[in-house]
Amino acid sequence: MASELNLIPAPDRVERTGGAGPFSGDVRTDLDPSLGPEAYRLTVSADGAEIVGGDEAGVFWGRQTLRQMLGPEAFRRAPSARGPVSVPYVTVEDRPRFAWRGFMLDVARHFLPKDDVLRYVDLLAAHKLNVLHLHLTDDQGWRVEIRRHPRLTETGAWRRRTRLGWGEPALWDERPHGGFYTQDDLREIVAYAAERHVTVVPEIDLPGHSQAAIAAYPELGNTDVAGTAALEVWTDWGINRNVLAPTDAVVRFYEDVLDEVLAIFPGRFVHIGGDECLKDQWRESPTAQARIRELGLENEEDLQSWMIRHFARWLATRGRRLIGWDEILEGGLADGAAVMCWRWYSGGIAAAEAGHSVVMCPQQEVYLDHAQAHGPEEPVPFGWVHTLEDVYRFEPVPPRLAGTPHADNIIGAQANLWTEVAEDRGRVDYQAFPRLVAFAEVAWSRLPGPDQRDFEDFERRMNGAHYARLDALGVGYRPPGGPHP
Ligand code: TNX
Repeated sequence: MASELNLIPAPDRVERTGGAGPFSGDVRTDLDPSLGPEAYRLTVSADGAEIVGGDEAGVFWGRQTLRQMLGPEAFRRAPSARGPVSVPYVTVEDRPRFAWRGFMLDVARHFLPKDDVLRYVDLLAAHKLNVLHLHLTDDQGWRVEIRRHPRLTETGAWRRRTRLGWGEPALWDERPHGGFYTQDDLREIVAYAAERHVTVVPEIDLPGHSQAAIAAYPELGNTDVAGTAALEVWTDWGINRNVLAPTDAVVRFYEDVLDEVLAIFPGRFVHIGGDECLKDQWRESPTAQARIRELGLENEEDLQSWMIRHFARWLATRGRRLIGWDEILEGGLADGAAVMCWRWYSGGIAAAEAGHSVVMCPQQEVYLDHAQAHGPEEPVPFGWVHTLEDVYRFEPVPPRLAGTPHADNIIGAQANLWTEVAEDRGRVDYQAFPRLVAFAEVAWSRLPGPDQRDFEDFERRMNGAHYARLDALGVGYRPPGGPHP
């Protein structure tokens, strides 16, 4: 049935009740909490359209389903068709599989203007995705205005030049690149997203991936190690050794930062990164070594864990929850902290078994910066290849957890789009779509196991209507036949 109406993501139950009639534009809505969070029942009959939601979000998702039944025209900003649209009479009962259905946009490697971010909120909402994770800081740029520490954006938001892709030998765009969001910009994004039942999760990445901050405030770095003076905002890609110093002064600085971040982003979760922190400088730094002894720690891993635990407690006393990349498990993690699992499944399994909430986003499955087909015509010959079908067969709950109580700790899944090689909205669209559509169905719908999934049916719905919806929305997706048909 989902297939006949080309609904995406596929609802739990669709029943055609016979016939069709013109759609007046009116929708009666009601709430019935017994349906559960984000659930809805949509009825279209000769009496008109009605949506009963388990909550307001459910009503909103019901509207998204109805919109798909009105034809691709309904995805334009204003209709170009004349006359009333005919809508089939149906009952749809639906609810999401996962509470966290996320998309991460890396606005640090390449800054994406506010309007493009707002547009992405619309695109997520149309696919019943409900978390926009903004990766706001990295070595190559700091993108959030912090009033107490203005140089973070005055200096940290701009880099001298940009490496073009990952190819060797390196090629450079010698023009400066940069930009940042003011706090009002971000409040606008948060409010716009909230109207669409999308939560924005900010990420302030620490203690690695912090060179832009260190370039702005050199005292944040390990200044007692050779080669750390006068760093610039990084112009290359990858992992570098310039990490934050593990001192109280640095912790206080980031508390100031997070104070302002919390005032902008009201959501429960705050992401503090924790990924790919090389420990070389901490090994070389007398200050860091003294710190290890002072805190009674064993090694540099413990030092990172000390920092992360500190922020986990700091956030908890403010009613928030820390989430971080799976490296935050190393050296032990504070209770209540959540883990975003990107390095295969093992970190997520360990975290779930230890009682932590987990969001699954393994780079081997759902990294949208990776190429989506083999072949030289793909603009991004980087990382693994994840085809549309691969993403459709992504299963967030690993077999080892399936059927155990720990499976409930997998609160959701996320697709991540790093932007080293996606420098503007067109490239972001191309990398994200259509794979994000397949991902949305994985995160929302109760699909069978990866091998039993009916990818042909998904493709039929894509070809039958969804590409036309994306066209109406103006999405620059990768065409089914490849970039050069
Ligand atoms: C790893 S995933 C990173 C990013 C890169 C990405 C490229 C993660 C937590 N860190 O810094 O952009 O690989 O795919």
